[in-house]
Amino acid sequence: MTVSGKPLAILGGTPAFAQPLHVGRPNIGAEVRFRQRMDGILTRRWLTNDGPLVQEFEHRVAERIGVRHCVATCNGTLGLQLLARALGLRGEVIVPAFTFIATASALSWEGLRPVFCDIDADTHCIDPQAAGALLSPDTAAIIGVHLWGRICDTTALEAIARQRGIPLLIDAAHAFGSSAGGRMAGSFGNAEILSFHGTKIINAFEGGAVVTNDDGLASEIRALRNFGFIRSDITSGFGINAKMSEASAAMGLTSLESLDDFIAWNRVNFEAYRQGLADLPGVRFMSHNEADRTWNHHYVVAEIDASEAGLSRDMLLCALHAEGVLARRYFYPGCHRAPALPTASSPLVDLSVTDRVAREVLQFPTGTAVGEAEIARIAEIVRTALSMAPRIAEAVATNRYTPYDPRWMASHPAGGHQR
Ligand code: T4K
Repeated sequence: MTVSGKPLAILGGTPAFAQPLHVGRPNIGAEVRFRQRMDGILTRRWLTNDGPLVQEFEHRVAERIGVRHCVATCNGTLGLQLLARALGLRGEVIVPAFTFIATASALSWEGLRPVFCDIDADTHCIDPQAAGALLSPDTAAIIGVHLWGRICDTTALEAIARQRGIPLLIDAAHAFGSSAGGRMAGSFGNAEILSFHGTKIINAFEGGAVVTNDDGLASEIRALRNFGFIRSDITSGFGINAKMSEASAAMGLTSLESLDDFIAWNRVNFEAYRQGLADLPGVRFMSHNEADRTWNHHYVVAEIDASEAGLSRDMLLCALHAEGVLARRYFYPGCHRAPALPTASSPLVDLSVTDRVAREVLQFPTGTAVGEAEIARIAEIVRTALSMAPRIAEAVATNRYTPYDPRWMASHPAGGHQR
């Protein structure tokens, strides 16, 4: 079996993509608008420290979400740290085991102990029932994550937090532009954090924010972000430098202006993948297109059931990487298996859904750097690989290929795929 008349790269053919396709290739937006904003920064000579573009960005983000406050930060991780600190949290925080490591490590940096909780098998978001079972006298807060841009079960989580009298924090790093029940990501719980990292649906190169309707919390975080200063020479607390720069805000504003275009582009890509990979045994596509939800389609996520597909997720990744399709296995192996992370989790807590999902899940390249023609080719690669699963499995075993194998990565020049 061949792809467009050529053998698969993992079996000795040439890669389908000489320039690799990435998960997380930045969306850029209107470059001319960005350059105008950069010119303005240079003319004003106001580069950082709560400059006019940061203030405008905060205003636009809050407006889009429908919350009273947005405090922009230099990244989402520090946003979460500031939030935990401003709330004065001490003790344990219940955290989904299946999330990017920063959700948990930000809390650990604040001296908190993450207690890892299992996820729902269908949504990959924290399982509220499992979270409720982990409450202890030391529980200071619960954090939900809108994983893959799907709003987590905030109704159930808010009820648990309210009953316990503890805050509910949300990590909305993936979810800008998504909504549930008419409420935008960013408007749930006591406060949510956002990420505007280069790989996110809208980006500020690096950037983040805390969004909330709590006036006191917002002003506390605003001070903590700037070394604790509330006025010149006067500090209110023990702050840090977590400010967003004007250059980041210039990118954030430019990116935000194109958000609806990015979502529309992602949606077309998602449909192309769904159609291209329809009816493949062992390939389950995650879709969050439900009546009361909107979804930013930031990630295209599939689960590979090795017993049905004939190939494991990791073997399929090897075949894709050989072709220059740099699909990912976010968030393998799960935070609970990250060696250096201090945790208060008991080894007896059941994290079996996290373990299964971490073993089976993969993300395909999407965003504005990828289009339907590339996706048709990727689908053909996946179909071909699965149709000759025993030969792929043998090639992986014989050559000891691993996902992200340096032998493939070295053959993909830096700089990525251009459209
Ligand atoms: N909570 C959640 C749930 C998160 O997912 C994240 C971040 C956070 C909190 C923390 O927010 P921040 O503090 O980051 O604001 C990336 C990002 O660095 C990270 O922001 C993101 N989540 C995570 C899911 O992905 P890596 O280590 O996978 O990135 P890297 O360098 O492998 O890049 C991804 C792909 O994108 C590569 O194939 C290369 C490509 N790329 C990347 C960049 C930065 C480009 O083509 N151009 C670029 O400029 O973590």
